[in-house]
Amino acid sequence: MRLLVTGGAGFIGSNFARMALKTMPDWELTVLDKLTYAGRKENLEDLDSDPRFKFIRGDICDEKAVSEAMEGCDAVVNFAAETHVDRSIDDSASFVRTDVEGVRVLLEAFRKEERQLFLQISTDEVYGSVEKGNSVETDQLAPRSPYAASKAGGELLAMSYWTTYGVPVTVTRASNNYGPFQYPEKLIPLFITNAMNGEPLPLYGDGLNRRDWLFVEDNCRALIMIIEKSEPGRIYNIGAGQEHTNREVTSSILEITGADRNLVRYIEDRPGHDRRYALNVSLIENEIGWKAETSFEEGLRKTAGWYRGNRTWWQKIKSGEFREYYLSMYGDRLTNSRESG
Ligand code: NAD
Ligand code: TDX
Repeated sequence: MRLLVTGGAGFIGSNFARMALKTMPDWELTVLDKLTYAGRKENLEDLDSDPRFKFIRGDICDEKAVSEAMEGCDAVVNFAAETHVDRSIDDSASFVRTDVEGVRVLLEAFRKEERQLFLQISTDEVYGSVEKGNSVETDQLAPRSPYAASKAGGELLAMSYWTTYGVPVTVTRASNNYGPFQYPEKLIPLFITNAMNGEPLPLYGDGLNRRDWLFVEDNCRALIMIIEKSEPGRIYNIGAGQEHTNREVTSSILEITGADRNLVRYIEDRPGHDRRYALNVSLIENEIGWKAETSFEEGLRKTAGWYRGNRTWWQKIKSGEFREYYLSMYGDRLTNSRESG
């Protein structure tokens, strides 16, 4: 099978490409990636020598680039997206463009030929904040950030191509991923790398928001199984049932890195901050036979170990344009921070 993996130079996409080439000897992969601030060619460096792997730099909103990259492909896995909630609050334009219009361009190119699967990578954030219980795939969507709303738009458009044209679409909604190669703007890699540098760990609000943490390799294994087994028109939640408050995550990071607790700072909250996400994963367990295998403790240790062993990777990022981003996002809030929530 030939797959087009869009956004494959990012965090989950690069982990997926690595696992797919390793475990699926009959698969060939083309990665199409714009290499935005979040995408890095070096995330795929070790795959370059594999004859089953090809990299193309290009934008999923560019019709010509997309139709050329899709030539001869049986399946598309669309990871390409703007992904950081805080950035979407500052400027939503690139989110609507890539996460909605980009999906439309991909779907139009996809449906020009008979192909096997369009896998749209969506997120648990489309359900909105879930104070109690677990979201099931049939729940009404209630996205609350520009990022989540754009992702909801993308997946709804994809499913509309299934309903309207019979395009074989499957959608996944995963919970918060963490692991190697995650850009250090997200909670876990930001806090691990700040802790390793002896810099503050800026917790939003009271630090009691909850997320279900999914180790990236468990997610990638789920995606490979879905590509092999899914019927078109399906939507699958992917979660690990490893729910923790941000305070608990921070304590575990302090313990693993040996950093001092006085690095923790409580700062002004994210506007519209979703309190909790939680997923019911019965459907993927029953239909696909997948279950998360990595405990949060084990996954976090592996992740911290990777960041410890790959300092050059994240130091290069953190010394570049990231500094400007960090200053504008955290500068004033850290000046006005508190030591307890
Ligand atoms: P990421 O930000 O690390 O990577 C995104 C990749 O997409 C980058 O390589 C970037 O260069 C590329 N990209 C962005 N705009 C593009 C465009 N217009 N054309 C081509 N490439 C473009 O993101 P991630 O965390 O790996 O997330 C991957 C997917 O998984 C996204 O669709 C995201 O919404 C979804 N998701 C992520 C999580 C999570 O916790 N990280 C959870 C659930 C779902
Ligand atoms: O500096 C921080 N301080 C803080 O308290 C950051 C960056 C985050 N947080 C909090 C906000 C959230 O409650 O930590 C939690 C996790 O935040 P993020 O890492 O920004 O992730 P989240 O907003 O939950 O969204 C993530 O999961 C779903 C990904 O970024 C999305 O791409 C994915 O779809």
